[in-house]
Amino acid sequence: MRPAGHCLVEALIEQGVDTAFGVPGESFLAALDGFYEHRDRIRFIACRQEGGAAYMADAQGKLTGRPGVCFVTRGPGASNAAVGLHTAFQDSTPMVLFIGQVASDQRDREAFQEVDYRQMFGPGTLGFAKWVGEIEDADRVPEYIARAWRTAMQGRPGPVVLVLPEDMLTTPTAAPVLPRVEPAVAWPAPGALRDLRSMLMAAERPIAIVGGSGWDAASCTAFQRFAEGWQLPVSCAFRFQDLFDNNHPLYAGDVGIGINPKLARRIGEADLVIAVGARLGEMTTGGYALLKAPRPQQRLVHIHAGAEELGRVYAADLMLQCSMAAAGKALETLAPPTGVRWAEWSRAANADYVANQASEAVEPLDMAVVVKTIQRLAPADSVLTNGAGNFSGWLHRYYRYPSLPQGGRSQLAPTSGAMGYGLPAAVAASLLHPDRTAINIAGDGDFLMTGQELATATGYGAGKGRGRLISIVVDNGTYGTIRMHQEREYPGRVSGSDLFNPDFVTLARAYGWRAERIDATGAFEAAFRAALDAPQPTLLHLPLAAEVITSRTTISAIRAAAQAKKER
Ligand SMILES: Cc1ncc(C[n+]2csc(CCOP(=O)(O)OP(=O)(O)O)c2C)c(N)n1
Repeated sequence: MRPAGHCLVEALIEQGVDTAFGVPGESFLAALDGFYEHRDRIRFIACRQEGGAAYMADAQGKLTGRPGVCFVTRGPGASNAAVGLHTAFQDSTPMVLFIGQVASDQRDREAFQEVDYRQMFGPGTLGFAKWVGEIEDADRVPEYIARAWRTAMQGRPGPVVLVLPEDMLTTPTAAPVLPRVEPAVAWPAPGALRDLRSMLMAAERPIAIVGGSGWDAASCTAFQRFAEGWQLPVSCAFRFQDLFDNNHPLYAGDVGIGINPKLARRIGEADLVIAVGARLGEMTTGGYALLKAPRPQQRLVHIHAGAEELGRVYAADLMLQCSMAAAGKALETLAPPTGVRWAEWSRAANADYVANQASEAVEPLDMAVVVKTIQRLAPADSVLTNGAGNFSGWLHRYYRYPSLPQGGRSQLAPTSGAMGYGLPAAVAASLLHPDRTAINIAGDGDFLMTGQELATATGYGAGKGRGRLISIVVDNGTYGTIRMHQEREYPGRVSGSDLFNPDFVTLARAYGWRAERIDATGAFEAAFRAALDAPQPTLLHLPLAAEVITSRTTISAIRAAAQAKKER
């Protein structure tokens, strides 16, 4: 017999969890005591705010392919964690959020911090959790953990919430934990694969879009062989740029915010789009216009692990329910013809991608050169993280992500556009993979949403392994993305988008980080090299004129165009 809180931690260990992120609460002391009991096998990383902790768990899910784990307390803790849950939902990241709950004999009185989490995060609210369970019986802890793990990974992966009443956690139980759960893998029907082959054989200008979660290295490699066999140009969905080798001659670029206009045109001209794993959300479809909803002009094949995703928005010509772990392997069984009609189309798609990486010099700080310098100097298996804001556009445009096989995901970034994601994600990556360098690129607005996690990094010794931890803050003194939209819609009327910033160098040093301010491109390389050498995390503060609002245009140009349009 041991308290259910201990049984819970044993069940996590059985699932292969060695790290959990969270902020403690008195509602789950018995579980915290379980972490103490098993401290030689599992650690609890105490974060500084539940938003940061939940983002770290999402990063853990993206990096390992198994549920990231986060523990938070009742109402206030759960409310703070909501952003990470939503991020995981939109990214289809496997994750389990444990929430402490008031004792059973206090339920439904609006007891201290009491919330009904089924109502708050229930599947009916669309967008927070695949399932919300509440464990009322200590003997059933192992059953709930196994189901949570399976639910988070199976079909379309995503977050699950498990609610833990305080008295349940302290109840003794002899229940044995259940063995490690592996997700059931859905393979496409042979007939559907034959139909796909016929569609490819009839195509003139096909293109693939890969995205979503649930991929593993073997499936990505197999998908690459399929693309090579058919000479298929491959693009990556918004913030899933690391599922196909960006240096591959078939790579066509990413389909997201700031898409290469030539790639957008190419997708418009394609006669067959094969979407593999991508949810085909608003950002990957150019606001449902690149692929017109609900019936695109291109023939559409949609391959997805979740039956509910197939046909949810798009009436695809062919829908295949298939886990991504199986997708590449299933597709590579399609025997290609000896030659394809579209070889030139594929070559041009890659040439457009390469040409889009050329940049014009910007003074004094050239973000394109900054990203290219990171690419040149950082280890090939580095993890790149970002939150939301225009600053991320340079990274997405100029960084060439390796494909998944080189050691797990290398891009941790929220398709939900959740600000504040990047720093906690980099801290998590660094703690989970001390041998990989984690590099966060943040905006000044983005960074301070979760900047307190600098302390978590310092406290747990992040960046002290062979890999380093580096955060690059691109400081333009504004919520630039919003300013950009403002100038488009209300030129010259700046309202609510200016920012007043601390001295980021002093701030970072106060947290025990190294820090340096870089005002000109020429100084970046030496500072970045020093960061890669330092046995301490480093923040690099890059002031950037707000005028340089994206990698393609300026504030003045946007304002002038908007004013001219208004005068017309
Ligand atoms: C949590 C959250 N709040 C608000 C927004 C809306 N939003 C999107 S981008 C952005 C500004 C980002 O500013 P910054 O990090 O400074 O980057 P910049 O756009 O200036 O490069 C805002 C407020 C959001 N996406 N997420």
